[in-house]
Parts: sequence; structure tokens; C-alpha cells
Amino acid sequence: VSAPGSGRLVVFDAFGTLFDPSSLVERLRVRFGEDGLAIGATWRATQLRYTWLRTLMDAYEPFDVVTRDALAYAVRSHGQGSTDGELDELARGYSELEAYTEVPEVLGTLVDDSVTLAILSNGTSAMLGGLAERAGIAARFAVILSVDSVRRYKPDPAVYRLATDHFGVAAADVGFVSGNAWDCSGARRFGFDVTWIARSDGPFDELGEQPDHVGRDLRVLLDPSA
Ligand code: LAC
Repeated sequence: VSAPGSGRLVVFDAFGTLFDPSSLVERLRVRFGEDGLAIGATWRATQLRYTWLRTLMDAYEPFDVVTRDALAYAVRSHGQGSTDGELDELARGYSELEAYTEVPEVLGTLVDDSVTLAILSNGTSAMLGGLAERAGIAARFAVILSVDSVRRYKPDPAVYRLATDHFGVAAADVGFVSGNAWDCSGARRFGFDVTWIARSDGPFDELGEQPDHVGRDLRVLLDPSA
């Protein structure tokens, strides 16, 4: 029996998988008081909804723009106001997220075991490169692949194809890891071997796909029983 991370190639989602968006809620609380938590939830949900809508509309804008637009909507939808400068600064928080605590050590173990690692994310190359540098994990990745090059967002198959094209492998040879159930569904549909990182409670999506492996955090990748 082998662990989910024991394949030759493991490809990671970024937000909610390696980097923790919930750390922004504190900044929202400071600015918007008790509405901060709800604004944070609306922000993340709207950010994703806008990625899907812009892909369907064939109206791509980079993830930092979508993120800032979604924040403006979230603030207004909770009856709050803010200046452009405040929105810019809060949205920049997405480029300053912390990695989840176990991330550096698990990535180090995988690299020591000769596993090739990559990121495949909605983020722009600049956002993702900066986040990986800040967390001290940039050198662990063979490549950071951004949807920016296909101008469509996950779960469009064109995004998952970036990984198979880059490495010249079949989908089944890619171990894909995401904390987002809908991303896992899209990746499973594409044919990846998928590990869902269920960091919070809540069911997997009902999209006709199931993850191959499930864990609470990235340490599942080292667990042969998973
Ligand atoms: C990403 C989003 C899905 O990093 O979390 O692509």
C-alpha cells in the first residue's frame, strides 16, 4: 500500500490548500466590526462565483482583479462602505496569506522522497510566486502553473491540462491535492488521482465525482492507509 503522495508528481491547488484565506478575517473585523466574518465568507464565495461566471462569459480578468471586485461586492452586500484605497489594501491581503502550519514540513518530506511538486492555481504567477517566497517554500516546486496562460478558471479542463501538458504525462499519473471540493471534482473528472484536504467540516460536492483520498491536512499525503 502506498501513500497518496508517493506518486512521482504531486500538483497542489493554492488557496485553501497551501495558503490560508481565513487569516484575512481578522483584518476585516478590524475594519468592519462584527460584519467582518460575514463579509469574509461572502468575499470568498463571490470571488469563486466570479471566476466561474467570467469563464462562462469568456470575459477573463486576472485573479487579483476578480478578488478585488469580489471584495467590493461583499462589502456593499453587507450594507457597508469603503474607499478605493481600503479595498486595494484589503484585497492585497490575498498576496500576503500565511501557509498552513504543516505545509513546509510535508513538502520537504515529499521532495526528499524524490516526488516532483507543482502548483496549479487560479492565482496570477506574481501572486503565487510571492506567496511561495514569503512562506519559504518556493524552492520546493518544479513549476508554478497559473490559469493566466489559458485565461479560463478552474474547473475548466483547459486548466488541468496545463499540468499534463507541462510534464508530458497522462492525467492518471498526476496526484492532485486541493482543499476545495469543487476543484477536486473537476480534477477527478479530468482524470487526476485526487486528494481532498477537508480542512473544515462540510460534505463533499454532489457533482458525480468522489476524491480518491481524504485527509484533514497535508500530512495525509504521507499516510499509506489513506
Ligand atoms: C486556486 C483556488 C481554487 O488556488 O483555490 O486555484
